[in-house]
Amino acid sequence: MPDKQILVTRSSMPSFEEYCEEIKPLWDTHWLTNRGVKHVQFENELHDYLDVSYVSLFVNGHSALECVLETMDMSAGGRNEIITTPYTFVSTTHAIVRKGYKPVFADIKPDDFTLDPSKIESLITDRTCAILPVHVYGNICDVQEIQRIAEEHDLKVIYDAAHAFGVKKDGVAIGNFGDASMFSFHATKVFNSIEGGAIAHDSEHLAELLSQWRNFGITGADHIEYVGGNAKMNEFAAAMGICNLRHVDEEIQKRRKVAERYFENLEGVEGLRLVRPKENVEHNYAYMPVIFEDEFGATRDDVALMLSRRGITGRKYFYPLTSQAECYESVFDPTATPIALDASRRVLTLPMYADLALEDVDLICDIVKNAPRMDRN
Ligand code: T4K
Repeated sequence: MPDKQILVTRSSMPSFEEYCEEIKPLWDTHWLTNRGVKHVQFENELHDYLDVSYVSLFVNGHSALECVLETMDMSAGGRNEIITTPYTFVSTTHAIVRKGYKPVFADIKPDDFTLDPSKIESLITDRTCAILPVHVYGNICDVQEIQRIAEEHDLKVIYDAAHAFGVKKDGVAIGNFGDASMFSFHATKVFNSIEGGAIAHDSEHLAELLSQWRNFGITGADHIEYVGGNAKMNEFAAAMGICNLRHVDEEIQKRRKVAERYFENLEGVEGLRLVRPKENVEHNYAYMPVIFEDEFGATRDDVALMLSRRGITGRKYFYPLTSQAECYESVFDPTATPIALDASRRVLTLPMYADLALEDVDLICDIVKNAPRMDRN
């Protein structure tokens, strides 16, 4: 057993003292949840950081996505199909299904794994109500083309931006595209509030609805107008978010250095493909996906095994496709999205976090590069 473990990621945290200072007032007020002072402050600060019109805070990203699907009420006229990607964390598909919609899977682009707009239009029917693309690994979807299609066919666009905190395209913050965007602040994300999530959008009405739905549908004293749930963030999580937000730019810069080191080591190696951020994009370096082509001489699974023998965890984000999950067996046809299927078999996401030592990146890359020559038994 190797004495040192390098996991796929490691949560960013403020200093113990900084967090204690932030939560100290809670011992004076004993106000722990239900839109407390920290919740309000965090929501306001996110509004500024994400540079969007409205931010609605949630207990996690998944609940946020379910809640926006429910409150946007897109099912008028029996429309219940949402065009989406199977190359994502299962949360995206589950949210669609759990809210009574039917996911219709379109294939992805091989260069950045985001939904391929050219595959969307042929799937639109008179039952389609929305497109739900994912800015997977922080890579921005083709937002212009998706918007054009949506406007032409009168569809809503809800982005799963769980991976895309802090990303900008041509200076425009990512939460400004589509009708709404969901962010995740889970411990494994670029920015975390332990667990947490938010919906960014530009509608005052939606802001009001979301804040009512996340609190049991209560609309005022003695008034409960909706069958809402409970998806409120508590004060300790909000305090963690407030602290982490002070450091997130610095954390992203450190991630950039880690990513550059991976690129230096692995770019140009035959059979390996990496995704470089585009020129007009401010990326957040959320993940480090590597595609193992046949010419490399070792498979993705071989490389994962070699790394694990040395105490290093690469993860198969996203294998299986959500359309292949056991709970959806014989419901969807994974072969209908061949590029996504191929990517799910070839991609390994290598360790990526702000404090990952550059020497450790070199070690990981040496193991990867030597994998074709290593004993697999
Ligand atoms: N949409 C997309 C596209 C998503 O990726 C996600 C979440 C969602 C929606 C839903 O958002 P949330 O409801 O979660 O806010 C993780 C996360 O649980 C999940 O949030 C994330 N996507 C998904 C991609 O990954 P696991 O099962 O891979 O996490 P786990 O526990 O294996 O942790 C991975 C590594 O992270 C560990 O090896 C070490 C490190 N870690 C983990 C935890 C829990 C830490 O350093 N600290 C921690 O507290 O799912």
